[in-house]
Amino acid sequence: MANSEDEKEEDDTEWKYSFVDSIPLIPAAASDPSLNRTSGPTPAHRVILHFDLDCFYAQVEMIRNPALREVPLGIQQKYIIVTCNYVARDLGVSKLMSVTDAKEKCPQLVLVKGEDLTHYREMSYKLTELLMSYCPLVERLGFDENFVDITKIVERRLAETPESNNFSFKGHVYNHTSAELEAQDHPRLALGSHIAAEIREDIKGKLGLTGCAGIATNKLLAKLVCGTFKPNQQTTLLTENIDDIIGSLSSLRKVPGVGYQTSKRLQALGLASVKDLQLFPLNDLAREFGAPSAQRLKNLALGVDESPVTPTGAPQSLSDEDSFKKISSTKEVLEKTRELLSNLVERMRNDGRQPQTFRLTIRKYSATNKWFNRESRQCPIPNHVGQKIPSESSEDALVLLLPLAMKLFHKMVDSSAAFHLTLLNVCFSNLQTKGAAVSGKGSITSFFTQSTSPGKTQQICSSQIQALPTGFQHTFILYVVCRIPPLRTGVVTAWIIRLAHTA
Ligand code: DCP
Ligand code: MG
Ligand code: MG
Repeated sequence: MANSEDEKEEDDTEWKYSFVDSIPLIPAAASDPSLNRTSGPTPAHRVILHFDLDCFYAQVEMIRNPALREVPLGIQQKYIIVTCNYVARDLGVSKLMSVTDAKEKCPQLVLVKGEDLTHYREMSYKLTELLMSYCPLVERLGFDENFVDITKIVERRLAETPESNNFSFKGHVYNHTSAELEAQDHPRLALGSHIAAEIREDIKGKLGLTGCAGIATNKLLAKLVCGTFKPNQQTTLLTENIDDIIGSLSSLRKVPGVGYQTSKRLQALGLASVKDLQLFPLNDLAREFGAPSAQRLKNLALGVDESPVTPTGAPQSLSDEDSFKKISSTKEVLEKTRELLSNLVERMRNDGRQPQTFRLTIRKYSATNKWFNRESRQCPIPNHVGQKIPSESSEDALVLLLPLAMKLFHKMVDSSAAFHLTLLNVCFSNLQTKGAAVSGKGSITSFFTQSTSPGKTQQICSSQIQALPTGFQHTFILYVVCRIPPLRTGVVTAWIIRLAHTA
């Protein structure tokens, strides 16, 4: 199956993707480097964010087992520490150290095996999905990095901002200690820094993950500046500091996109530093690499990257969740699930694919394990229900899905006893494009051009009720009842719950 193959491929290789592979070649331009930066169609006012999570695999493990937060933690694959938390880094352990060296540096290092990528992949997709709720232009790079082109969001905010507004930067500004003065001259980047901060806060709130962000005018620069202050910080790069950041790279190998082999070939031409590459005649470079690659290398050395943020593709599953202090009645579960499902069905309809599996996840309250105390149950979605989701009758699908969700809930929670939930998550997976293609949906384009219409009103007719399979007609009525404001549903709650049990 195509999906699982894609997934498998990504599992094994995604973090290895070279940045250069994602940069389309820029047509050869004038050989004078100074001309290159201003040439081409790239608008100087693009605002690109690059996110990179902190010690990603280690963070996932610390979320799964919070006791690991306080100890130096290394994630082991074979004999290598692929990453380690910042406690371990403070004690001298570094990424890609051998286990032997790491143990020597830090005998108290706690090791967790990181060969099974399931949890990392899940979290990785959750992050991309969260970013996509802000903006469709999200490009994954490895498991823990994403580019987001927020130019349009910034333009909208700019248009809404009064002229008298005093712009400011959130977080660091590369090579500037006090950025207030520059903010007026860089309103887009300043707004971008605020949006980046909001998104990072949301990532922390919703997924419990911290990370860094880089804010700049292209992907290359956003990625470069992202790691300036670590962990859990963000940095903006102003255009006047592009030369500074490029010049700060200690070797050609540090330029994203210049891999081991390329750096060796450059070395053979006598080039060691980024400055060497900037000054090396393009024609000579072209003799070694061919014109397009030579131009690309030149551009990289100058901080020029006109490549667009290219949406990576639709995710393998769609989910929605909410966390809260306490949900302790079945009525609240039903209401919250209905709300989540309603949004999810709408998104799924816009996506166009048909989900085959439905999963409900809950988090029971735990004083010791706040983030990763999750339990899930899943079930196949009957075809007649699944078919409705990407169709005009997606509202009907919701009616049919709600009892399924409640059934799964009752498998995990004994509602006759007291319970305390802090999270509900609904998820569609095993998404199939078959059939959806006929309606022109299900394409990546369709996925990323979706628009939601919250608060959509619903027409209910008796023919719709009659069209439902026997046994689900009650549920439909139930659904209608559920859409009545919560206070008025109290009376029928018990009845609803009984019905859900039998559906
Ligand atoms: N990874 C891996 N093998 C590598 C490089 C990385 O398995 N050779 C995995 C482990 C990392 C994850 O990819 O957790 C992300 O890689 P990063 O380089 O972003 O490193 P971290 O996120 O772990 O740390 P940092 O805080 O420095 O970003
Ligand atoms: Mg990374
Ligand atoms: Mg990282």
